[in-house]
Amino acid sequence: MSQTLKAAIVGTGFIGPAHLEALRRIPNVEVVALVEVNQELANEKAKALGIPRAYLFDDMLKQDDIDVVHICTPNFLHFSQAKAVLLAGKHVVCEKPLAVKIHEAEELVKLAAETGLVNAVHFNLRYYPMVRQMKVMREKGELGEVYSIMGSYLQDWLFLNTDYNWRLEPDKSGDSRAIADIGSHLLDITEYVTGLKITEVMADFSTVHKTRLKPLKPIETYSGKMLTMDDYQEVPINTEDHATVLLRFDNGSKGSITVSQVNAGRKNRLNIEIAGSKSNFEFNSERPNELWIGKREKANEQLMKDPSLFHREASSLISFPGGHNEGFPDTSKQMFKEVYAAVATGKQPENATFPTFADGLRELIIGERIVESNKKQAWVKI
Ligand code: SOE
Repeated sequence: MSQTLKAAIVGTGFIGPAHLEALRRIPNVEVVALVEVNQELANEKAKALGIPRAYLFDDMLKQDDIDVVHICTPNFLHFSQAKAVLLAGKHVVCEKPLAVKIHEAEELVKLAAETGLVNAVHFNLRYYPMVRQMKVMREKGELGEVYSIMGSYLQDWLFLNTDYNWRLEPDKSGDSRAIADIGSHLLDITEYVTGLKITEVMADFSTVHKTRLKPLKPIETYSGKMLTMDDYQEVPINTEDHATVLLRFDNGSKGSITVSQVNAGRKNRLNIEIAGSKSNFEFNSERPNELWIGKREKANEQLMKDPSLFHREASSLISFPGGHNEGFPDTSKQMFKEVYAAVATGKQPENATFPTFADGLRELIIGERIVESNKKQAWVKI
């Protein structure tokens, strides 16, 4: 008999409802509770989202029937909330970044290991089936030796100086913005697919809008486009809109990434090109069902997502036949399938297939070294 696992979601900005929708698409999981900053908002959002119970955070933790808590709040809350969830004996899925400071993430990794509870960080972009296919192809030798890596992650939702969000405020978001928010996904995928470790970074940041016009009422991620021009206040901006980082890897190869949140027309585009001794892979998250495979000795190839054309280890992330496109919402669904399989066993697997708190810590360390490199304008070791 299959047991239904019960989940709570904390936070209802852009990503909380995405977690909810993904959870509703996997079997034997029920989202029973929603948490917000005040009871009135929790009630209102729970009703709108069709979630039966609404709580403040501490009251939710006291509910014995809740097995898993998804932390979908602004970054500065991740550490204290993830810690409290683990101490309450519940499994936790935390949004990235795992924390804003390395020592906090270290504490969470240690605590999670001590409790044995399932811990995951929502690096969901790993779960595009094509990303896993690239990893498996590389493991099977189809890429060859990695020569170089070139990545970019471009968005335009902060393009105008009137675009505003809590991510622009370091006390809520941390000292880095573009690198922490989207560079972290790209760097995670880079190491995940290639199996290489970044050993040194050299970064150069720019803040295109040195000041922005902050709306006098709160708004949610991506929703700023719907505002009008009234009621703004000019505020200084101290985090990067754009960053370029040179990378050195542990096999001696080199690479670079560019991330930007002010590139008009690039809505949410992660692009990675990995040049190997046998092939060249190029993946673009705005066309996630395709992979370009560059060849020297014959015509280049275009692989379309199709379980019958994929390696078995990657086809497990596909739910629909070829030609039936899957995209961003499916990544979280596929990730949660793996996380909840672990939850059903009651403990973190030794070799988790999903991104763990240890992966969250790794991205914080790389991110902090990148910030340091930009400050010093020098190479920094990881
Ligand atoms: C906002 O920039 C954001 O929502 C990121 O926080 C996500 O991780 C990314 O998936 C899309 O953009």
